[in-house]
Amino acid sequence: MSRKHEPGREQWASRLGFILAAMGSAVGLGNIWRFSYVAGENGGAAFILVYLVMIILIGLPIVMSEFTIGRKAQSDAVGAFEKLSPGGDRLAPGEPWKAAGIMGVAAAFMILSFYGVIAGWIVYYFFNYLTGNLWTAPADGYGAFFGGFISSPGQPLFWQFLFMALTIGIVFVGVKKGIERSNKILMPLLGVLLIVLSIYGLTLGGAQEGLAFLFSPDWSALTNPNIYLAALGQAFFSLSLGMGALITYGSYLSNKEKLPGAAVSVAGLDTTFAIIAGIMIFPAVFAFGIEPGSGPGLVFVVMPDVFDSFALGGVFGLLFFFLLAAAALTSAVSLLEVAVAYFMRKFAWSRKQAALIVGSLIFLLGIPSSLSQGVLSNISIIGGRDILDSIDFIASNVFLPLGGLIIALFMGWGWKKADALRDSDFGNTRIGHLWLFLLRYIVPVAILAVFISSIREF
Ligand code: LEU
Repeated sequence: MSRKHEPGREQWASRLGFILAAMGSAVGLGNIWRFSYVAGENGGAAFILVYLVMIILIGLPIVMSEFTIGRKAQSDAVGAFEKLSPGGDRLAPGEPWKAAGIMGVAAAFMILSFYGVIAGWIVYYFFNYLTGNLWTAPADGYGAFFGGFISSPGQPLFWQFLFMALTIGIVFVGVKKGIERSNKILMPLLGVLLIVLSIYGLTLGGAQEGLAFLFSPDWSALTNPNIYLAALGQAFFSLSLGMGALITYGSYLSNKEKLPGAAVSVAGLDTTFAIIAGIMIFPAVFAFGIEPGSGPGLVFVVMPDVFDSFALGGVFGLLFFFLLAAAALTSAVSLLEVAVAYFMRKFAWSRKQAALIVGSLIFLLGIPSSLSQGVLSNISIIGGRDILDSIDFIASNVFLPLGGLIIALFMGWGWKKADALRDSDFGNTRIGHLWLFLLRYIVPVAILAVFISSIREF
């Protein structure tokens, strides 16, 4: 079968490059910063159980769908649906599917706008470990230091700008030389650092309580409908689903790859990262008597205390925030690439032009999120959430799952069964049929059920 692609469209240099880039997209602040505070707010172990079930039954089938759609279409998140719906193979009846792509690009914009803010905070912490400033606790403690920093109007913007400039720089250089190369360097490094840090985490006090919080569920938490929406949003966020990232990355694949293997490794690694991050963080949360549900500042307040409590802990602090910054960068790059790929095709912009313009726009869009931690903190939009949390909520808990729902329906019902099995590399196998069954029935019903049960949240 021929896989036509737009003239001059870039491609990955290798299969490994693609897998590492997809892993780089999935593993990010979502696994450490977001996972730990969302799990903390939603009761720990029970939430994690729901989360794991969702990764397997909903997340993984959609990862496979996005890879398949991207590679087949050889186009960006919106173009993919335009090309596959009415096009050559007459797969499905056209327009409505495109909504998934448009929502994906919108979600990529929204998410990157606040992702850059949080990543900026990380870079600031990294910098402070580099200078030694945070090696010992500031006079009024790490909590006050963090609060003071994020609520100041100008400083966080500088670090957000710096982070966005790095992200733009990588996308500017291109798929092979920018995205693929940076992932090839950063991802293996990340793996090594994480192992070192988690071993270190297990040697801390508070381990027992922390591990119980993570692994022995309080079943009564399951009666709270909010944890399902929170787990669903977290699963999509962490796997980079519903935002066009995996469609876009899949579209730079040319030759036959084994997509199912790639999907399982990406989802497996992403989940492992989150669990290990939990093992690293929650023992410390309890050891330092911090409230697990204390919100987005969790990592910024807990981990410095940990590092402070050990001789040479500062070195680990430096490593930790470097790890987080690198993970955030490879994820941010995938978000920007979604929008850049779309604008390049849609307006015939060059890569450089698109990266600069779109990246700058996203930076500007992030400013209110940054200010919402300080001067704009009295503004609340959705259910008492500030601007940053509201954008996160709409994008992650609404746009991503809705996009995922459309993708599941598109793949499950819009494609001919035989085509779907062939184009996904499953072939006529049991697991391939199981995949389509999940996409056709389980995924849509589960997503709708979660939405309906949490309707009060909106
Ligand atoms: N999957 C990424 C993460 O876990 C986020 C995504 C929005 C690119 O950080």
